[in-house]
Amino acid sequence: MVPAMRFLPALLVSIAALAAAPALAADSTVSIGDNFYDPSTSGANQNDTITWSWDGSADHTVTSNSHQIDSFHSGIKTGPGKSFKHTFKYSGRFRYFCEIHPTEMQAVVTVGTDDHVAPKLSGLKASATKVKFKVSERSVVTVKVKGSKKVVKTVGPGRHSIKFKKKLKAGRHKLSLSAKDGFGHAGKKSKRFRTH
Ligand SMILES: [Cu+2]
Repeated sequence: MVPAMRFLPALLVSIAALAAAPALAADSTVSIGDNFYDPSTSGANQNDTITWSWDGSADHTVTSNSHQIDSFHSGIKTGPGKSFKHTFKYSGRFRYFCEIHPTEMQAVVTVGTDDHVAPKLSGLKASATKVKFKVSERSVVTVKVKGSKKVVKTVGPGRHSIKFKKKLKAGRHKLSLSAKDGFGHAGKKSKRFRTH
């Protein structure tokens, strides 16, 4: 066998592996200057990683807004030369800001494409202390019931149980649930029930 031929099978295997790989990751970088993110809007595919690099000399953070289906927090870093990475596992629009310069420094990452489908809530069951339900996709769920403070929680698809902040008194109650996905589409359900 010609020596070069011996490597051919291995070469073919690696070409096949490349061809079978899913769409190449579009990992990208955001530069952090004083006081701005560049770019301030980024696009990514699901499972892409964004790296932020502290290129200025002041203190900055990368802090995701609250009540989104994903969260990321760099903590305070001082450049130049520092970096922070986050891999975006969920599709949606994710806003973030700098805790030191919250009005000047705001940006957004859009992951995947919007399917315009709201999460579906089903199987609501309530007691004096908690509500059980099923949700069709990863969502930020808000639970409101009179007589207790609202509860906001991020959950994955499937069945969940969320506790009220305090036990409800005996009587009639009205509960409302809303589930918001990564693109802000909301599914809502409400239920009247009685506790003894
Ligand atoms: Cu800053």
